[in-house]
Amino acid sequence: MSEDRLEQCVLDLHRIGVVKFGSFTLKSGMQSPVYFDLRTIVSHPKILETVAELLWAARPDTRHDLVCGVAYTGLPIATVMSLKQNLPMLIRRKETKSYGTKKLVEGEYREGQRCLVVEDVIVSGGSVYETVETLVQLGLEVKDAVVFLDRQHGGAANLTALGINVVSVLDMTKLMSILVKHDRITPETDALVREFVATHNTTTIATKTSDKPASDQKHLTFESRLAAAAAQPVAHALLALMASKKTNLCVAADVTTSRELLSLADQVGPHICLLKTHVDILEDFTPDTVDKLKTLAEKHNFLLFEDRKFGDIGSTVARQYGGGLYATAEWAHLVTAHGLPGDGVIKGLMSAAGGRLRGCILVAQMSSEGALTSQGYAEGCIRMAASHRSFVAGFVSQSRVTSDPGFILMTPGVQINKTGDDLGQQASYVSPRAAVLERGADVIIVGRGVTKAEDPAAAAQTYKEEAYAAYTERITQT
Ligand code: S5P
Repeated sequence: MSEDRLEQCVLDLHRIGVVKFGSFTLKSGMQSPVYFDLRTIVSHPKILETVAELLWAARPDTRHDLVCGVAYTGLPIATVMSLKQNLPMLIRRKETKSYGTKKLVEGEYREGQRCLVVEDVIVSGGSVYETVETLVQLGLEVKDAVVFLDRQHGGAANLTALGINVVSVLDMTKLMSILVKHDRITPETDALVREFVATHNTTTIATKTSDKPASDQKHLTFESRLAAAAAQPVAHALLALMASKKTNLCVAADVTTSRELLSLADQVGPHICLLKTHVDILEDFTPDTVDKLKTLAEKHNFLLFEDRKFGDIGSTVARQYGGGLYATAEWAHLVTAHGLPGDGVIKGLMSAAGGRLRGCILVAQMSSEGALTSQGYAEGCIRMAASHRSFVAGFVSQSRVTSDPGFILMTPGVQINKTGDDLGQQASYVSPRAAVLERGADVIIVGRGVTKAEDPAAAAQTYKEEAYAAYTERITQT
């Protein structure tokens, strides 16, 4: 590979805005002073062609029968390689289609064929690994990956440890040297990025086959997650409460009168960590109702969780949360919010929370049939939460959307012996055990399973015992 060609390519990439300086949150939640956004090259065919050629030149000198790009930026690059080298290509989807063939990998292949994986940037190497893992499961041999930029956060070492040989065209140090040499950045910026690279040189990737990292939320006790949740007072209090009261049950008190709500709270109170309300369902809401709820919450030691699902721009949300008939910020320790509007929704809630110890739970995935909460949407919610750790306590989800021990995962759509409703709650509810062990729930949310039971207190006790036993089983799994 000619050095001049690489330098020119870096300068072109800088010119079209691929290299950005500022403050960025990476997919992993890491805050970075530099961001390398290679997606833009699809608008610059000549630069795309050069990037693909540099990658091809860097690849190990072994025969490859196929090439597969890691979605998304790896795809156009792999396409260019495929065309130039007359090498067939595969496409690995980010998620399986729910219609048609449901294939995760598109394109023709035979068992034993060798595939080269192409990626634009590696941080931990997790995305490369996911692609390799899928291809290997199909019977392909995948030993080599080529990467345009290695950010030097330990991704190459992680992949090498998993038997994947990674070659990169460029690393962050080299990228900075070229930009300094051509006066594209100041020595101060260069020093800042070098310092960042030097202090962030290790990452881990979770794999299905290797041991889970010790910090994985799934295997940790609620008590041992307290430090990770230290930035969010309600998450911290909830983890401590769940551990001491031995309950991870949240009852969804979806009843229509204050009398029913208060009676239910008093009955199930001894068994729950959270009482989830929809106060706008009440026909007779008054501030007196919440005063009495607060008394019951103290009597039985549970927290109040208003499931308002805020989803508007920050300034509207601030007024809905802080004021109006329900004045939710006054009394609810936690509220739900949708990630849809962007992080303005969190900022709006934070501004209305004032100095009170409050938090929010982002709805990352919904339990209803046809929900539009795709994998990408859930990932967006996690990123948003990672930049607002002082206010986001966790997520409503249907799967283990994160393994971060500082966030609490709550799963609704839980019932024992029951299948769906006719209004779109998923075709079948899951059991408390499946919610905790298979879907990764820390907290199960149960509505009608308790509220429609003949004896709600007894039902709550059953749900509590089943969910807590599943949690105990989970933390002892290796
Ligand atoms: O995805 C979701 C998110 C929530 S918060 N699906 C849900 O069902 N919920 C809430 O959980 C819903 O608003 C209701 O209060 C509760 C489930 O009630 P159930 O009667 O179906 O158990």
